[in-house]
Amino acid sequence: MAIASLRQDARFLLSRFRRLKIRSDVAAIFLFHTVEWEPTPWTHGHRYITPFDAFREQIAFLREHFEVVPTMELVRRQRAGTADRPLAAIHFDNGFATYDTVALPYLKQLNVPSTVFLIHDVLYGAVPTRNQLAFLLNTGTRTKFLRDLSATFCSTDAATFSGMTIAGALAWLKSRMTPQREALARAPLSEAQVALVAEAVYTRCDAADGLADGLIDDPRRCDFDPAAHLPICAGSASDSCFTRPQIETLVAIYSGPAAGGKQLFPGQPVGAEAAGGWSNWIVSDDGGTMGTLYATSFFRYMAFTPDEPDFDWREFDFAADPARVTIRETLDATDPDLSAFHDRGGKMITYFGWADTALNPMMGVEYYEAVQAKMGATTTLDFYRLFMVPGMLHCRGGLGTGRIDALTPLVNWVEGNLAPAMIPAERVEAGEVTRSRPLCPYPKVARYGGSGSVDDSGNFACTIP
Ligand SMILES: [Ca+2]
Repeated sequence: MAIASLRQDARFLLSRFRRLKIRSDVAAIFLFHTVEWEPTPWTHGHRYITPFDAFREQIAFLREHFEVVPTMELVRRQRAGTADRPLAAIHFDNGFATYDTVALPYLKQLNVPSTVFLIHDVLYGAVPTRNQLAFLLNTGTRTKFLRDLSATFCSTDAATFSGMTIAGALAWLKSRMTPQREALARAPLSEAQVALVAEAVYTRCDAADGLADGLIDDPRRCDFDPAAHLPICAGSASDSCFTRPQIETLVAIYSGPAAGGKQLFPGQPVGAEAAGGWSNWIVSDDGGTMGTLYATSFFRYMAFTPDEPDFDWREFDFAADPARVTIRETLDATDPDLSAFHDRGGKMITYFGWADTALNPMMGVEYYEAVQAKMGATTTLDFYRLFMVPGMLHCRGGLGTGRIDALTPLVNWVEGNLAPAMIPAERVEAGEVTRSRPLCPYPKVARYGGSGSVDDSGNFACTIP
């Protein structure tokens, strides 16, 4: 992911925000992930940063249209009803070092306050309903403590709803990574082999959804079977075939961990193998992955009470250890009862890339279905809509239409009572929009009408598959 692309995405969002008429009674929290001068080895290839120059433009916009205040003051003035102009608070959801070295010095220079970590206890129950919780760029911010606020999020989900630092939030992601890594240690896969898997998956399932467009609209309906649909090596391993243990590795990745006959975490949906989706997170020719990195410190310093600084994630016992992960009480937000949020008039839009390997998209699907089961599907649609994005990686990129403005639909919903029947999305390559598609409220998918360009959203409609 080139820095130019990140910059374009940031500026795209800004251009959309500029179209909004900002009401004087709005209080908004803008969440940033990390701000970088230029890509570093850490961020290069990742997609979650705001380049500094784009950040500077975003801050200028906020200062122009909002009074940027500390979170406490935002809450106090909202409570007191003394806010006479739009208020904004700026938050950073991760403890990246670049907050100190890049973002904070600039904000201090402007005398603009900011908060690292979201002050959930302060917000909870504090703010009237007519506010938006917004985001600039993607962020894994959770809503367990934020259900008073109308919100739009990328890649939020049941298990990770509540945590603020990505490393801390992913208890079950780490659980998932462990058996994957164990399987990979036994029978590693090369990135060349992953490309082969991607080819086989899309050959099997792209057209099966009714349209050969390079996307799988719902990976759960793909019947890809590694043992049946991949070439098996007659002899030793090579990049053009798979040994039986490697097939087992793939099955472990797609199946997710289970213990005692109980599924502990969903498996990775098919379709993310392409476009580098597994790189960094699951498979890497040069050794470690992000999953390993996060798992190491998470299990040592966050998962258990007290900390176990010598804990080796390879030793995680799926039968005994899940019950010991005490941080789940704080971080996991699996309660599907959103009636208080609904009663207050809150609205929530979440969207998820079907090819997200950072945060398993099934968390979003399972949580949404749990809310539907609890509150009723029709009632749920009145205040909470989930948009699954075929082929998109973590919040952007991949094969899909990864440029999305979910804020404008949220504002229209909150202020105009216009529930989003679809959200327009675009695919951008080398700075050009090469495809547009509607994103559809789950469980609907975008279905081709049968004529016209498959790259034009006007030729698609949202339907139940
Ligand atoms: Ca397709």
